[in-house]
Amino acid sequence: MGLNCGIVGLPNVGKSTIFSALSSAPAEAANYPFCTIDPNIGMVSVPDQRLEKITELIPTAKVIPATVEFVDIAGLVAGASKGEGLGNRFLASIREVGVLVHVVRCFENPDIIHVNNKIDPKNDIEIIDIELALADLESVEKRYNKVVKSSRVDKESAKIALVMTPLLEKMKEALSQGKGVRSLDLSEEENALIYDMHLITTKPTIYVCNVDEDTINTENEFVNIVREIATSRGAETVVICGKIEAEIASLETEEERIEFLEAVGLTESGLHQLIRSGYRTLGLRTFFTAGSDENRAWTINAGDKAPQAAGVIHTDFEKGFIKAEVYSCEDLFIYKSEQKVKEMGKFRLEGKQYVVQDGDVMHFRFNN
Ligand SMILES: Nc1nc2c(ncn2[C@@H]2O[C@H](COP(=O)(O)OP(=O)(O)OP(=O)(O)O)[C@@H](O)[C@H]2O)c(=O)[nH]1
Ligand SMILES: [Mg+2]
Repeated sequence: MGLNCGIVGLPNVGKSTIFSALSSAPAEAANYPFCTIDPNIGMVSVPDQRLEKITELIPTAKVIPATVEFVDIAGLVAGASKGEGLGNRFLASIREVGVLVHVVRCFENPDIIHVNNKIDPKNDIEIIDIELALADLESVEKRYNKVVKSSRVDKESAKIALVMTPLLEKMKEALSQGKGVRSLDLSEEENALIYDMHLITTKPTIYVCNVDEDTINTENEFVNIVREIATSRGAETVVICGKIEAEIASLETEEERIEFLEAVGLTESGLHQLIRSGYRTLGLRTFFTAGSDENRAWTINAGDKAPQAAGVIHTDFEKGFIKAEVYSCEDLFIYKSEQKVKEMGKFRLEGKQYVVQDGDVMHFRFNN
């Protein structure tokens, strides 16, 4: 569990540059389309000052931040679903991610090739939308044919087909017009029925505008266009300069990074913004465990209850869950020690129905 992001976009828009900077995992980035062939996978630690503050108050042997996974794949072009460019076969690598990061080129630079020779974010986004929709259409058609065929086998299959065929027909219609499955606003039950297909257009998207170093702080009409499209879809936009991110990533200390950000007129790195946007988009929450062995941040979904949170650590913890000792990290920051938190009556014993809150510090009691 945690945040997994699949990076999509046209070729040569800066996907790998951003990927390398974010994940500090080297990926080949070069000024020619289709530089990336095989997918790159990178893990990033989630920056969280609360974990550092907890560690100042509760000394420990190991500090383990939450992690985010990024998958960088080959760029898509118009016709990718029919094998144009490198085709769309690499989409399989992002079928399991939670969120799509759609990188859109938002800077002019005649030296860096744009596959359509023109910077046009609206058109660029449409091309990717259509190719993702066509990839899903293939999966939906396959499933449709299977459902129809098996409906004649027995009563049970006929019953399934009765529910599935109209749903799949509705999806086929939207996808063949280049519209994603998300645009259909399917019900929870419908989404559950198609979950195992891992359709790409069911995933929420964050739009990343790749701007160049000269325009990061100026009004940028391309960014405005992307923002407008994103907002109309209820999606967030993050503005990143691949090159600046790369420089930030190469700095050793937090002080150096803060100094550098200030020098270029930014308050937060693109990576940080993107991760926060991902957490918001997916409704993720963080809880902590703390003790002399390790202090660690864990990722859960909003609304998860104590046993589910325990299950993120270990499935046995969920099965044998008895109680959780809980307090908010904010109380620790006020009272400076667990002992004092207890004395102030802020230390609680919670049961199976407790909805874990962002920033909770938890100890679990469980049966083996
Ligand atoms: N100046 C400048 N150049 C950038 C920036 N971001 C990317 N580039 C350049 O754009 C070119 C393409 O970048 P890549 O990261 O390889 O692009 P990609 O989207 O991964 O491309 P494919 O793998 O071919 O799909 C490289 O020459 C980068 O150096 C940026 O923020 N500023
Ligand atoms: Mg690349």
